Amino acid sequence: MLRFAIPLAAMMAATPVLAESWDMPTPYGDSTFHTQNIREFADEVKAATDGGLEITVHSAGSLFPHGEIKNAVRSRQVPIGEFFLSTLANEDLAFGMDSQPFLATSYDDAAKLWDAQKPAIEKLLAEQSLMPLFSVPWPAQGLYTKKEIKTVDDLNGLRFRAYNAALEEFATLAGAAPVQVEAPDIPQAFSTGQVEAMITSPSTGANSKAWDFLSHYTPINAWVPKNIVVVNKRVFDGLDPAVQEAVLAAAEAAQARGIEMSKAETEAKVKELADNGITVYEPSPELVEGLQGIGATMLENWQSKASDDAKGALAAYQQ
Ligand code: PCA
Repeated sequence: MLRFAIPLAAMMAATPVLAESWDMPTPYGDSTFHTQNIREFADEVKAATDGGLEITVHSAGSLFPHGEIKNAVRSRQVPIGEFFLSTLANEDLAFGMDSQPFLATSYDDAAKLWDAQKPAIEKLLAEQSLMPLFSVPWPAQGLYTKKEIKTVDDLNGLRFRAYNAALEEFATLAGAAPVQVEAPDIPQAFSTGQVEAMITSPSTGANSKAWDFLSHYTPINAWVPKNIVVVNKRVFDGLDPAVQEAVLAAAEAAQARGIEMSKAETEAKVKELADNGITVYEPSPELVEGLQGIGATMLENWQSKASDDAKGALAAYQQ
């Protein structure tokens, strides 16, 4: 009940355009370049719509835990959100392609893989009333440990931090013991001894201050995984066409900007690791060979379980 009734006509005159405000959950912290890029995306949308659409970013899993963000957008608890694309591999293996070791190891490969994956992913997301807005790769993933790793055997028995099913499989095949830990929880997981090794980007390693709890980094550059930003299709369809256009234009700009930020971080964050005392070394040929063997096994497993659309995406990529 309104205590002070305002005539409807007066209200409408005062607010000619109904401003929308969206809450946007994201999984990673404020020092993460993905989060910074998304804040710029939100600023651009606000400016381009004259404040008609205001997006409030809730970082580091503060509004929804990472694993719930996709379903929160699906059920329209929030209109928009970000997550790590390959965490949806349990729904369809098409989502997990970018985390297959040694399938796509450079930014060019990652862009090509995204083009190949996109039709299958758009279709799968559309079934859940979700629409991708943009996707940005992390720097290639490297190996962090407490001593130099010369062969895969050196990983045997290590408690290994994992962030998706592919990394869990990878760790298991290497004889390590995977433990799922979200990125913001990495420092605590190491300091309590829950984990003692990990594979992630120079960005996440440096942002977690890896030098506080481990000593060695080697750029095995085995895969280039991506984050994705999705919007609820029904919410998007309900926007004014000019606002829709502004969102799509800002999304395109965010993808391009995010890729450049990612590229720039690769070198800068490895330097930060080294400057803080981490020993950065090239992987030995024996280590690379062993890891490639694990990758080959994983790709065989993937192919034996993948949907036709996912296999089609792999064929398109490998063409
Ligand atoms: N950082 C995120 C995902 C991939 C990456 O480089 C993480 O470690 O959780």
